Amino acid sequence: MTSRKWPRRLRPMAVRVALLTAAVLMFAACSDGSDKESNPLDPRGDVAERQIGLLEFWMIPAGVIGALILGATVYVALRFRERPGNENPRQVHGNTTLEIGWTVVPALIMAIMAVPTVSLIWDLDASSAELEAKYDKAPLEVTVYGKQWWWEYQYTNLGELDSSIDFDVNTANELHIPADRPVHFRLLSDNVIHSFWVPSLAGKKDVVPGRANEMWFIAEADDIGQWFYGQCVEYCGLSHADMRLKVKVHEESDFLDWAKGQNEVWSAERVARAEELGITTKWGCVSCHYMGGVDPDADAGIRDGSRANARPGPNLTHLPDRTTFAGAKLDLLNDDGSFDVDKLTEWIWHAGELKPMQCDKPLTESGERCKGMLNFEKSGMTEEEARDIAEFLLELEGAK
Ligand code: HEC
Ligand SMILES: [Cu+2]
Repeated sequence: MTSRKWPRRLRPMAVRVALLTAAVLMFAACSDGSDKESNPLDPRGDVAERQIGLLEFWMIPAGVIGALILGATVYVALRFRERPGNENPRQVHGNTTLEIGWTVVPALIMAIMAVPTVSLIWDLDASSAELEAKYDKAPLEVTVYGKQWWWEYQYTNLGELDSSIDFDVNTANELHIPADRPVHFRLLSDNVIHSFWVPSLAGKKDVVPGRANEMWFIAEADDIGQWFYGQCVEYCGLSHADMRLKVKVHEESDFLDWAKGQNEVWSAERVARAEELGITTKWGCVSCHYMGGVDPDADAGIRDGSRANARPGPNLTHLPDRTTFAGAKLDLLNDDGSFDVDKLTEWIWHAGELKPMQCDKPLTESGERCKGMLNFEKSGMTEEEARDIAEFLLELEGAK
């Protein structure tokens, strides 16, 4: 072999490198550069900061080790490459010293790395009592239910923040939290495995059927008024990519006002209008959605936390208090802050066209196991009727 052949042999590699570079640039360009806060490299609050601290700490030794291995590989490839007149280099079999070395040294490195890593895992795995001792105040307790494909939240100890509150609050997709108070989560699923992740505030944790995982995070006073974005990060079916979430950080008194607002139910007059619009009986929306005021038993079940998981769809009582819907995929608000009635109308009419739905079927074909939004257009609903329902659902504006 002569050295003249090298360029031709390198040509496929050059093509590969070029393609890879193009792909990397293309993916980098996909980042929309918006102000949506969901950056694990820009941590907020104790949990995220300590997690990123560990990552940064190990980046340096990992970088050095990586450079050494890469350097050694290149050195060996050049030093022992095929040369003219030396087509069959000296063959070596086994070297006990080297083999023991490259077993023991990495094992030692891993053992050393385990010390701060495992201790941080244990440290962050704090119970509610430990959090209370650490921060000198009770954590806010939230049970998170992973649904297909949205998030349900049940606030279970608001009374510890404000003794005048003796009820639970139940909401969907948009999590409201007070700043400067740890929030302790119980993560539950009655369907498939999901994973709860708000990159700015903490690492992800799986939401597994038949098991209550726990995690916590805390937001800082600096972030009051800030929205953080999150996403389900365990493939959970058809609309997994559209199972998003948002977290809003409040001053504690504003948070409590919000919570109290969520406890209000519809008036008898409003319930009567819901019936006229077909929400209760004709279209059976209440069989999948809790709407406060319609059914006293369901109201009691939300307030005392016993039936939080009873409906397959989100609580619609206070829909206008949200900024998004459908797993935080669709904006409920136009740019000027008014409600996007058209979007909600379209959703109610045929949700499956806006977000892939397990149950994009008419009412008549919905079986017992059908849990997604149905196709009400195919069920005979007119666009006018869908619009009336959308306007009705957006009427009651409470505390934001
Ligand atoms: C068979 C169960 C079922 C029925 C019946 C049903 N829905 Fe839904 N609905 C769902 C599910 C599940 C979701 C969540 C879908 C998602 O985000 O992936 C949903 C989402 C919604 C949302 C968005 C809420 C949010 O905050 O994300 C609205 C609004 C809504 N439904 C209105 C209605 C109306 C109005 C009716 C009656 C005309 C109705 N639904 C009937 C199951 C149902
Ligand atoms: Cu999911």
